[in-house]
Amino acid sequence: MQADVVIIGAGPAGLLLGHKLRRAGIDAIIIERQSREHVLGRIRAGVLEQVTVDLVEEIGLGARLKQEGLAHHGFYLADGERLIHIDMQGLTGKSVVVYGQTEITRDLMDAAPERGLEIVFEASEVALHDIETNKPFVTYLKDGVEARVDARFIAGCDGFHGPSRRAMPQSVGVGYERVYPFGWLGILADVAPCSDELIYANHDRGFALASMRSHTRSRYYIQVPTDETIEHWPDDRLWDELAIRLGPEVAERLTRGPAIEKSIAPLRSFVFEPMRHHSLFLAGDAAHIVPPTGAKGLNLASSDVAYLAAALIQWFEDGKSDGIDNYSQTALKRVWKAERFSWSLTSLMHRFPDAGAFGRRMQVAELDYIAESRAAQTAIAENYVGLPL
Ligand code: FAS
Ligand code: PHB
Repeated sequence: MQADVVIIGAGPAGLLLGHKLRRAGIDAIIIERQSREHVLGRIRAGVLEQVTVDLVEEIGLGARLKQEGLAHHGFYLADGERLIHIDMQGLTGKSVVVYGQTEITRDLMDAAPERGLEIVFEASEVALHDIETNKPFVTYLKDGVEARVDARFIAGCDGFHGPSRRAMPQSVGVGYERVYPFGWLGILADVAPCSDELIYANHDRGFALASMRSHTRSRYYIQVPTDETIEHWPDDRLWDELAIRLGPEVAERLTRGPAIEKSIAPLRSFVFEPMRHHSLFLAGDAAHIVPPTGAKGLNLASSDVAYLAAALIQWFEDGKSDGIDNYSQTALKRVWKAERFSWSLTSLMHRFPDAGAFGRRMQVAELDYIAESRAAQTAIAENYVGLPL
């Protein structure tokens, strides 16, 4: 097969990029390892910056997002004794939208056929070839038959474990990583949320997050040790722990119910530089990972796609290459600022085994400062709503 751009991965990055390119008349095809059902079954992000909302609306697929998305104008930081409100709208004039990543993925997948965006699901042995030439190609197996797509560019949107980043020569790139000594145990339940706005709690026993997907579906997380397994966390134990960590005032409003999804995600900060090598571009988790504390993962995938789509459209329309030549540097500027914010909020809100009593006092003092400083709250708010593109 021939295409202008072959995209590896049908997550948010690959789907958003594919739709942006097709809308500009550029011939793109997506090669995805998993089945459609598997991709849609992954419960992940829940908070969208305006950058992501704008991108979905630009490709004309924002109808359900507009109808079902919940606008959130603030959120809370809790330390067991009090709730500190971060008034994003009042401090920055901006808000975020709560709408599950799964829903975005569904909207983008459903619209692909009518937009001429081909997605090959359940492709195995995906391999990248000749990425240092102007005629790269991708091979894969589908139903046991080898296939090949020749293209001018390859977009690696295949997440942290995909082949694209690894296709770059060792000598070309460098990875920066921080692995955290804990993970997040997440639960999805069809119960009313305990709060109208998200609550990030730093408790002596560990971090907890109260989030949601709708007025009838809640999403909660607690910090757990890296070697924890969900077998150790029957629903009742998890609800009891959430009630303790979110604090007595919130616990009174906590509605319990059976978990419809329960999973543990490891936490790491990771950035790979550069995000381009000749005909190969990286976007989204293929290039960087953030701890979900700052709700940046999906939103960084969106900003990468905003930059990369504009650069590729410029190249195909005008033959100019300054966009693609500057892509990596431009995208990384925003990536690193989001990495800093995610690392900072993770450091503030989690219990670190080796931080000791002094480290705990530093966290309490910082929360005390934030509670009393409009400047500190504004700094948090403008990072949470998303820095400008
Ligand atoms: P994705 O990982 O979503 O998509 C990559 C796609 O490439 C996948 O569909 C995969 O199947 C495919 N792929 C992989 N290898 C391939 C191969 N060899 N060939 C073809 N295809 C291949 N972010 C938040 O903002 N908030 C959260 O709460 C949050 N929770 C998360 C929980 C978990 C468990 C994980 C892993 C991530 C979470 N994230 C969260 C981050 C997440 O939302 C990502 O930032 C987002 O999915 C990034 O989108 P993509 O870059 O498209 O990567
Ligand atoms: C979620 O609702 O899944 C969610 C919200 C905010 C975060 C992380 C996850 O920071």
